[in-house]
Amino acid sequence: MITNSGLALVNRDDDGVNQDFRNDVLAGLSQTPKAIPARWLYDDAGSRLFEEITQIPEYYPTRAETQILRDRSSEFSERIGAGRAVVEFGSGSSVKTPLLLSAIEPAAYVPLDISGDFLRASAAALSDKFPGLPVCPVEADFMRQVALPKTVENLPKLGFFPGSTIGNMVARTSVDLLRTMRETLGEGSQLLIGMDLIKDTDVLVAAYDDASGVTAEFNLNLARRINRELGGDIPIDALKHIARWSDEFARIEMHLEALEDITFQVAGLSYSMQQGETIHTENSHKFDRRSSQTLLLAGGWTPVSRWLDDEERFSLILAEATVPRSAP
Ligand code: AVJ
Repeated sequence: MITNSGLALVNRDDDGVNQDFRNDVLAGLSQTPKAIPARWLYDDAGSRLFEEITQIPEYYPTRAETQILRDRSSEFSERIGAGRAVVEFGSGSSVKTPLLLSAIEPAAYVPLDISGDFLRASAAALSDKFPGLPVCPVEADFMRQVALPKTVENLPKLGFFPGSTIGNMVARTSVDLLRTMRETLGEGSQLLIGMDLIKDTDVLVAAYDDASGVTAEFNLNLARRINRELGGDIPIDALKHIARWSDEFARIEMHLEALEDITFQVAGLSYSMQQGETIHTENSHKFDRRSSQTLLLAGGWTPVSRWLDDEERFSLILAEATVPRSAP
């Protein structure tokens, strides 16, 4: 059963242009080095391409996290318990979410996503799989506090933030998000969050620069989206997908590199790139036990359980919205 709640929260002008997208792109192309927030990679085309990435052999995070969800269901049911409203930040993939929902007997499922069409499609698929479960999709930018549907107001919440999406953000932004999630979910809530682990550089780079070129398409889709939605004329063929490991920041960085000197227009403004210059399009931070714990605590969440896959590539952490009191 699907309950539709609320209005789209996407901020559009009279011409239907997403103003937050335009502002981020124009600001990002004006700065040095050029950088555009990664969340704009995920329009409907980008979300579909990302689903494809999860199937490629080099991209291990989805398989590793799915294995944890599959193998540890009795532990989830023990530590989380029945009767919670599961609030998923970013709407669910067809595989992970059902594994969680089957493990814990939730009272409701609330997927939040900025991409409305993708949200509705995955909510419908989920609802078919769990006929008795109230499914209440909300089209929202979860970086801001979200008003949850009235129907789940009085239920205890479990936030679900799989996929190591938290790794897209720099520390300051991820702490803001974790605190915002705490506001959205309220006192007594829990958070089940996926965090990818630091590992061999070759394995990491291959996962973000696959042989089949799907990740390159995913990255280039951002430039295509700018052309589509913001009246741009970026020469796509003059851009190349790059994935590199930054040891300093413990992250994979995706860039679009200019293969030659180029100039182009976006929303009536002119920009240029020199050969070799890049637009930084995504970070994917990787964690170890300490860095994940520090981040969660800074965001107001106390880790209570941590699970790894068999090959110890990926972690799934359960945290509680409690304030730890440690001396002094
Ligand atoms: C969706 C953020 C989890 O960082 O691994 C995959 C995005 N980008 N390949 C990741 C992504 C390129 C992905 N997350």
